[in-house]
Amino acid sequence: MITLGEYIVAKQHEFPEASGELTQLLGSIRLAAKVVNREINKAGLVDIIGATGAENVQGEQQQKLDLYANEKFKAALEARGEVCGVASEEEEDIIIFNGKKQSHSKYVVLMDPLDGSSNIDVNVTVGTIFSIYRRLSPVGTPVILDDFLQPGYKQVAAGYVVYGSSTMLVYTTGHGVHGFTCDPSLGVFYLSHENMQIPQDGVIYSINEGNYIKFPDGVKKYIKYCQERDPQTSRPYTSRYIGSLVADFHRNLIKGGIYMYPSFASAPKGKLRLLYECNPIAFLTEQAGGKASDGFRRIMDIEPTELHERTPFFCGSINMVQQVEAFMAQYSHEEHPEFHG
Ligand code: AHM
Ligand code: MG
Repeated sequence: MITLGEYIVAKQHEFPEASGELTQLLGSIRLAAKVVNREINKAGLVDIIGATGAENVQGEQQQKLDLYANEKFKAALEARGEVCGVASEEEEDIIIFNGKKQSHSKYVVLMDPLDGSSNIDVNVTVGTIFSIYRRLSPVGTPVILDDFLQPGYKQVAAGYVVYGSSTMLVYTTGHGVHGFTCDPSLGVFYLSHENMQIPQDGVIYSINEGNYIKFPDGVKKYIKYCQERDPQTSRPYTSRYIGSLVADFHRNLIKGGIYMYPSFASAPKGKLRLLYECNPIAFLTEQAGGKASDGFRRIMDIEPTELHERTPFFCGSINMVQQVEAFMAQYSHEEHPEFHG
């Protein structure tokens, strides 16, 4: 049985310039994940479910657990000193850690502390998503917005925690995707899924079909393709949608499948946020042999301009994502004329 801590230390040599800071940083995330996990497990018994009555910067209802998770992850990341700043779905601006401990910090973290939080009240799986970059501004000075507005291909590490029937932490540092399951009696994450690979083809498609009428034609055509009968390709595919990106992605990673959150008329850039939802999931997807796209281009190549910017998102098994991209190019190219001359 190899613990997460042991595994990260054993893999430290994969970074030629590693000085143990990234190892410590992942340790902070592991600690916060355990604290949040403990609280989620008590939901229903203590006063932690339900909305706070406040809205976040995106105009969404904040849940009590959203704020709890946000505070715990921030505190864990600030405490050790490897991280000089954080950006979060729950905070409008970047958070600058400017203490003595941070005088040598070189990493920034972007996170969705509790993804899928509308599922909390009904005991359905939620998650935490994180993305780690090296800062661009000089070490020892306060971090600036540009440290966070980096394209996804520059990520140093990314991962998620899925608080499900068991709790797992899955991460990549660009050397494959590795999953660890928490033993609840010991509170220790053990290596359970080394080198995770997403099947090239899958039979699961995950999308909020309630929005069908508003989807781009390319997506409508792809959904119909998924539903058509073709014994050669196991179609019709199975539809599965939990409404927690982390949970839907985790299932598709293991079984093969595609997750889609496209644009639609009232949301021309979709719903999901590029920097702390799509980029980290895209990094994991590619490291597992899959593909992540906005329908036309690679997610990790998008140059961000705003902290909370959104993007349409298609990710999962490579052949499925290529198929939806082919439909988008054929039926929805007018939405992105810049890519089609
Ligand atoms: P959140 O970060 O506010 O929880 O929103 C992101 C979530 C994803 O986890 C999920 O896939 C999607 O929003 C569900 O949205 P919808 O209810 O529109 O299908
Ligand atoms: Mg989210």
